[in-house]
Amino acid sequence: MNQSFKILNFLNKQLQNKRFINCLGSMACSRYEYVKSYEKEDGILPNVWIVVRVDGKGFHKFSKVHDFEKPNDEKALNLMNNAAQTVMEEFRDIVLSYGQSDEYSFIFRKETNVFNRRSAKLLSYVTSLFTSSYVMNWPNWMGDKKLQYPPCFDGRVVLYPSDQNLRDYLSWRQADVHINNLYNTAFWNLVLQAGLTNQEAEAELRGTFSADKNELLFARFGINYNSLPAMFRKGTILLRKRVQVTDSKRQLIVPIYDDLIRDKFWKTHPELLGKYTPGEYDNESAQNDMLPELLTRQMGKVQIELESR
Ligand SMILES: Nc1nc2c(ncn2[C@@H]2O[C@H](COP(=O)(O)OP(=O)(O)OP(=O)(O)O)[C@@H](O)[C@H]2O)c(=O)[nH]1
Ligand SMILES: [Mg+2]
Repeated sequence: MNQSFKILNFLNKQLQNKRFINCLGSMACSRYEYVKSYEKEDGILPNVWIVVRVDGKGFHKFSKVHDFEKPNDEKALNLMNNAAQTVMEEFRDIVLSYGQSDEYSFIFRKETNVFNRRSAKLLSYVTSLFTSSYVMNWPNWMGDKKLQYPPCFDGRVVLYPSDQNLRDYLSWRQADVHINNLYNTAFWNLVLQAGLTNQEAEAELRGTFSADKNELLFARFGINYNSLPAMFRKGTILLRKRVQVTDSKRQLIVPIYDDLIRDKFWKTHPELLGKYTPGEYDNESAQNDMLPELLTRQMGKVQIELESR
């Protein structure tokens, strides 16, 4: 053993003994207790928006193995929405969630004190609950299609100090949906309808602008891009709203397929940036007079609960 190692070893022992003595002064604890002090404080600053974003690992492969419809699998997207709904039901300080493709962002209100704002706790709970709900609800959306292997999601915490930063973050994610979905819709129509190879479709779309892809879809496939389902074009916004179910009102998680880049969205839902209390949901004016399935399933559960009283 060389001299410096001996010294280090000695100092370490002294430190451990000191911890042990300190501990005896207050309450019984083991000489190993000192290792707790190696844990890093990870409290998030007060008064900032906390965004937790989860993203499927290797979903390019996962979607292939599970034969997801291209470019959008409605059921698989609803399964993502259902997993996010579970997370929102558990964490009542999430004011808005936004999902597209294999990712979901959860927005915690600035004042939240959940887990004393400890970053690792928040991130790991949200990510693991999202994943377990995704697996648990798989049969409810995917029918007989068997889950072939356990999916997993990565997660990150991002902090935004101003309302404008938060809006820009969400606008960034929604702009991403638009760019990707328009490209993917054109690409998969060229491959699946026109019979091009992947390489040929890629070459055909190289250097094209949005207007060109819109025109291509309309001219060659008779598709008006704007009439495709809003969930595919805009992603899913989940909000907590008070919903009329038979003769009572319940707080439910409501999917909305709207343009959150525009001011109108934030004016329609003033609770989000204001003093947060869930807003009212207007069942009557739901898009296309059809309530989304994610919501009707929740309403069905409430109805059963009311009837069994
Ligand atoms: N066919 C189909 N594929 C989807 C759908 N939603 C997501 N995907 C696939 O999931 C991928 C998500 O993109 P990424 O997150 O960048 O890719 P990834 O393979 O998950 O890679 P990492 O996130 O880096 O692990 C897309 O590129 C698609 O391949 C869908 O509704 N239908
Ligand atoms: Mg992914």
